[in-house]
Amino acid sequence: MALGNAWHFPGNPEPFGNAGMRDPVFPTDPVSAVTVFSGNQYQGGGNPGNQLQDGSAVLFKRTTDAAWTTVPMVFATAIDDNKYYSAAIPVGAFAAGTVVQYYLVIAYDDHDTTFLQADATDMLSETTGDEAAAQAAPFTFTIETPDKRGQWGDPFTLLNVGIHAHVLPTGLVLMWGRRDNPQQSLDTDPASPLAPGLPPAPPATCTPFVWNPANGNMTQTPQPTLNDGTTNANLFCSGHAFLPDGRLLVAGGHLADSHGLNQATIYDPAADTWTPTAVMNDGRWYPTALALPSGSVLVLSGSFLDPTQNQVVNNLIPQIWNDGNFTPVASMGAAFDLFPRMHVASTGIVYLTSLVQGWSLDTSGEGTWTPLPDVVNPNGLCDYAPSVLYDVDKVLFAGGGNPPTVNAETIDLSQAQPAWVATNPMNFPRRQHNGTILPDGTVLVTGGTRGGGAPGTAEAFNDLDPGQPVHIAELWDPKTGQWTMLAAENTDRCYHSTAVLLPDGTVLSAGGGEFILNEGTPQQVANNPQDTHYDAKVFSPPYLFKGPQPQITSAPGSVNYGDTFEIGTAAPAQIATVSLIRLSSVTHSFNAGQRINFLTSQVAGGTLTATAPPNANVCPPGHYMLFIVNLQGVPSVAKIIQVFAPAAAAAQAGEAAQAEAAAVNASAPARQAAKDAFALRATVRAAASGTRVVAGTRESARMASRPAGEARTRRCAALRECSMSTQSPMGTDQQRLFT
Ligand SMILES: [Cu+2]
Repeated sequence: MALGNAWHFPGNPEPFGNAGMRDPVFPTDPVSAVTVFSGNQYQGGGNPGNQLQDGSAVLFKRTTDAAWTTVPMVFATAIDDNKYYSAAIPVGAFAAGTVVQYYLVIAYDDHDTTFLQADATDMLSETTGDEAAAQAAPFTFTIETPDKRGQWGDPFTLLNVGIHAHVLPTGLVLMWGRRDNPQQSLDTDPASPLAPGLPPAPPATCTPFVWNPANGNMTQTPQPTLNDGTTNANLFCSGHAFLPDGRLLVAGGHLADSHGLNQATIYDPAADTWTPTAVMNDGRWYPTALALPSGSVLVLSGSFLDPTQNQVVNNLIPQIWNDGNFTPVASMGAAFDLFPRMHVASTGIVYLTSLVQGWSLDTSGEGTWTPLPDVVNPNGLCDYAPSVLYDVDKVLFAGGGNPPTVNAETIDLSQAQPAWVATNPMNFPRRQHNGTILPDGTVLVTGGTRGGGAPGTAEAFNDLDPGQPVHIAELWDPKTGQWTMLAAENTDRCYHSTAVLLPDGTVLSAGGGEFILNEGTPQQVANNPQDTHYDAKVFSPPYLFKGPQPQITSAPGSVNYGDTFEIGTAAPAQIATVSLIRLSSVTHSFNAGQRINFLTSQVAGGTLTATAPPNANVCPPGHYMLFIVNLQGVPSVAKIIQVFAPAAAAAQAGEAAQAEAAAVNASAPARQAAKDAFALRATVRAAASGTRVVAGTRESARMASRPAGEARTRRCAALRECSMSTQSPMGTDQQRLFT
């Protein structure tokens, strides 16, 4: 006989890179067990074999041990032509610095017993029939400590999937998912069946909830409604931004995939109330909302179903919400992407970073869009990646696209000719991941998938096949451009996952799941329940293990631009950095809320003082977490303070806005009247099938047959017989449009 074709990959931590299924295990933070999977093709073409459950095992030992310990492997899952087995190596009692070795024995009844060892040169798996050889070339990993890799807390259950997450001025976290329970349809209007052949399930309702990081308590908020005060507004797929007073503006929401609400609503964290505000020009599903220096909010993009054409339409008219009203802004002249990544530069100009070619928007007057032919992402369309304003005018764009890239770029928007510049690549390709600014100015990247696939497949959009979701976190240091691998979360946080910085310097990682498979086909169903995550975990970055946290004993509750203010702390001379981080508001891999200012600070007479940012362009008015970071790099617990617009500037902004509105009203062409999206009910049915995405009504921007973004076919064991969508994904269309 011959050797079998088994391979292996560690489940936690996990292997490197695309070829990683055969890579060695990464140094691991203290965990109770390291799980190792073995895969084997057992049917179909290629090299099938009959891998047996009984007799396969992982053998491990510490380098200092004489004997190997055997852990039997047990059946895990079967996907397509492959079977997977797993075994857990108990490492909970191993001290930091311990090096663990392991190899695998795979039993067959149609091949020779096969051992898996590490190739000496590239550390990939290789097979051998000689157990002594395997013992001489084992895989290895090292137990490390949280001051190097950080530490994930235990998972805890949320009231719903954390698909949208916001840190409130109270320090509580507001979240919501897609539907209140899995018995509901994934859509609100029209409701869809849960499985082929069934009648439509009850329409999705979606009740936001608030989580208290201090004690884990959760409470539902009231149900947001439309302006009629009674009809539920499902805020899934909305865009959101904090207002200067700490309320959260939420624009758009979910009727069905690609079909957005035209409603906007405001959450008041002090009163725990939702209050509908103005309706928009049309529906917005996957819009971005961005806080502007004026204190108003730019809302743009998002899609809706146009009943007259029965097609998905990109909402081409940006609007600015100010004091209860929406004012239109000039259209970009090309289709937006969904959830466009937007940032405000120190000039007050807004930049769009997520298309292949960049654009800028001057929101003054009617609004002026400028294409930036020199701002071209060298990696092509990198959709579903975070764009992070990691300092004033400085943006990090990491990963994204299909196949997902490891590449990361930065751009300095203060330059006369800004251009993307490569920083170091991440250790893993990622898509559907999150990027979170930490108090020391580093950027934490969590989750995402390294997998990709042919357009229209599940893998192309959100590859959750074993070994593809990335669990290891990475930290980017803007000073060096280096990425450091951190502890692994051991939960798939891919499509619909979120991460937010909490006031205590930890990061909440939540969500994932609640998408539709085979959308627009008779096989349309919800994703496999195991891929929907009602849980969350808190990550403590390494800086929290480098010594006690400095404490802010006093700080003002609010500051004006340019104010110098006192920060009470026990050892002011030990403070290296003072930073302000705007409160997070995140969904779909983009945190449009977060941004950071490093404040000038000084110690005189034993008192630490800091100077607030000079103006609203570099620090739009609103609530920020004030952190002090000591010489060891340890951040304090933040005090959440409000940065005001100076009264004079506010008045000026108000006058300017009125002038803008007057100018726009005088010169704007006739615009489509706002529609009540619910009124489309009668004409729009199961619209994903047979619709096409278009950019407005511009024929030149016509997009192919597929509604945008939300759902993709997904190959998995239970569903692999389902027919694949032949429709092309939004990304491909965008690439065609913008390159
Ligand atoms: Cu979504």
